[in-house]
Amino acid sequence: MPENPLYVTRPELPPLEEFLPHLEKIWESRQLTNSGPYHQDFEEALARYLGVEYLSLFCNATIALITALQALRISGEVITSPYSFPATSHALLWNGIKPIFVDIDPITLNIDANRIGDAITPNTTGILPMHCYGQPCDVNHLQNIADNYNLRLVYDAAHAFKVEVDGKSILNFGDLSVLSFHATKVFNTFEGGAIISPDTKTKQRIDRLKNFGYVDEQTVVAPGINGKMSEFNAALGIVQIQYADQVLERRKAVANRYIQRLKLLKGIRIVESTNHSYFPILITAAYPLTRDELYNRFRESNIWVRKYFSPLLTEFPMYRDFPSADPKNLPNAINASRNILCLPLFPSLSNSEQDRVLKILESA
Ligand code: T4K
Repeated sequence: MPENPLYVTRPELPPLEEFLPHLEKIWESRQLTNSGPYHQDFEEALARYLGVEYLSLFCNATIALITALQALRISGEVITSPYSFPATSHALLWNGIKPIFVDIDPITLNIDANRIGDAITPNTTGILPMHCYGQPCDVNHLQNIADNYNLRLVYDAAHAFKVEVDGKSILNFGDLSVLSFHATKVFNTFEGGAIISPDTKTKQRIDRLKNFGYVDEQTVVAPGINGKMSEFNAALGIVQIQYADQVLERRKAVANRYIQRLKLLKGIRIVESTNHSYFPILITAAYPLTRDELYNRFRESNIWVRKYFSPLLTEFPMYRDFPSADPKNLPNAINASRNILCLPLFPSLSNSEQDRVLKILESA
């Protein structure tokens, strides 16, 4: 008899009885969205928890990315990583911006700051790096490049919930950072996201842009979008935040148990993930199976590991004809996408479930 399915993640939720009183309040008040009390409370509580000052909640990270680029009036060409989820580069296309793909660093799998200089042209206006698996980009080097060439720096921080560098939130680097609270993320509000701004003025512009550009009932100052988070999602966020430390601790314990066993295994390279948002491994030539053979073994055992991120963005039809999508320019990204596997990692993963995963890796 096949064993139960084991997925790459399982969303963390609070006890339902803790959420129900908030739902009753929403039902009674009939304030369902448009910056209601839950939205305001969650925005403040989350900013405090993350150690940032100016945070705008969104319905998801994709709309937040599109809005962040709008807020900074970015146009022309933007340098980005080919090793990401489609939302990163799609946000550029939705703004009529041309993505310029630059290869990644083979260790962190983040965009390689050393290669950015060669990709800058007179049309370049910004850089859109992604903190892959929550592992911080080389933020100081990237800021130097942005300053030297007068470029905007927007971080896709979808994976980087509660990541800090020298005690400072990673979200405070660059011009703007975008978080995701999708069901599959470390911290979820079913769907959700946020933009972190450096000052009140930028936050105000973003708050207007996510609400059609409204300033008041009679005044619309920008071609905004509907990017608002509902009261339902914000209320869930209020409850979820109380469990956030516990969730991060538990993820760390599960990740450490993998590390203890896998570090003894020849041919497996563990890719670091600061907040343990994923458990990515690279299957090297020294391992007895290829990545795809191993992937199939997992599937035969009803374990749904994932190839985040394969294919590369540059392999999709809307990008593959761009000169910067030429595989010759992207050897590290290609190598990572051919050999990556993300193993199941979530707080409620039991030791016996984790042993199912490890057994397959160890018995190859
Ligand atoms: N930038 C980056 C770098 C991102 O990685 C993402 C999203 C974004 C931007 C955009 O953020 P949002 O606009 O979504 O806020 C998933 C997520 O849908 C996506 O949010 C995430 N990145 C990406 C890395 O992973 P899929 O297509 O792999 O999801 P799916 O539905 O196959 O889910 C994976 C597994 O999780 C399932 O096998 C079972 C489990 N699961 C999933 C959902 C949705 C559940 O147990 N419950 C659920 O509700 O993209």
